[in-house]
Amino acid sequence: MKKILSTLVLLGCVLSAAQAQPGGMGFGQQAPVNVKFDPYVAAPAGFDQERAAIAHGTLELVEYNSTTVGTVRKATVYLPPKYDASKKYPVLYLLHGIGGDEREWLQGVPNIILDNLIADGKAVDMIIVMPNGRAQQNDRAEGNVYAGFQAFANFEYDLIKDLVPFIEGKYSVSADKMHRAVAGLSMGGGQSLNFGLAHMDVFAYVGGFSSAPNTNTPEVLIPDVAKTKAENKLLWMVCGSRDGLMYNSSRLKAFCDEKGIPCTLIEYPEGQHDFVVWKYGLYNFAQLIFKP
Ligand code: FER
Repeated sequence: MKKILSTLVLLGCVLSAAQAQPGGMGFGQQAPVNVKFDPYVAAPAGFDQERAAIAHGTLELVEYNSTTVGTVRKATVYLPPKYDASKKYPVLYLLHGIGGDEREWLQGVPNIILDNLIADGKAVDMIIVMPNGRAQQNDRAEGNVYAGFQAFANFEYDLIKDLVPFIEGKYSVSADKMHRAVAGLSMGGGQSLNFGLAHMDVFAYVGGFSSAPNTNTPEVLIPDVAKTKAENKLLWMVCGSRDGLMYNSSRLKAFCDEKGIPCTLIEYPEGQHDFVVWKYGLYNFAQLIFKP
């Protein structure tokens, strides 16, 4: 009986998640909490267009051994223009959505956005690591991707125990919280908020773009208000006004405002659940991190 019940509950979860498509108020989605959004300032035209005259970074695919999953896993890495192993760089871990993998963020041209920001002196030189956030043996986005919810939670350990040490062994990086940021889109936004706020000793900067229902409740994300105020250096969110997932971000924003925790939430005008919003998120978030 117990087994039948738990199977039914599991089935219910999978079905309701599958129906709750982003972009609309599907089953299981809740209306946004009423909050005062932070000002939206449009990104300048051309922020995501390649410029021939400036220096360009490089993209590479790396593989690392995951003790968490028991497999060799992949990540895409952006190295800033003129990467120089005699310098030390900060690292942004940039996480994908439910249907994506280690290549999804390339749709958002993070290399072009960062090349332009760095050329204009708006962002510091940084490495961007785009891992596969589905921490399970078969980590391809196959079948019903909504059923892979747990694998996105498991990534917490793969990220902190396996990937961060691998990156810090392979590249010339500053290995401390002030030089690590985590941000992501949708499921990756939820992961970033969940992992970043649970591990403030690892990540000082946290960003959630269109964060999904895997986002923990504010009380779970921030069990100790004073500690978060002291240890988190940036809590930054964006979500489209036409994205059915605004509830997750607005609930956290309302909590932070009530508790006096610095927190940004921008509502992207007419924004949907897509790379228009996520590119804007990266463009802004990258300018705010790793600066005194
Ligand atoms: C859901 C709606 C959206 C959900 C996940 C998502 C598991 C994630 C969307 C994305 O990553 O793009 O109900 O539940």
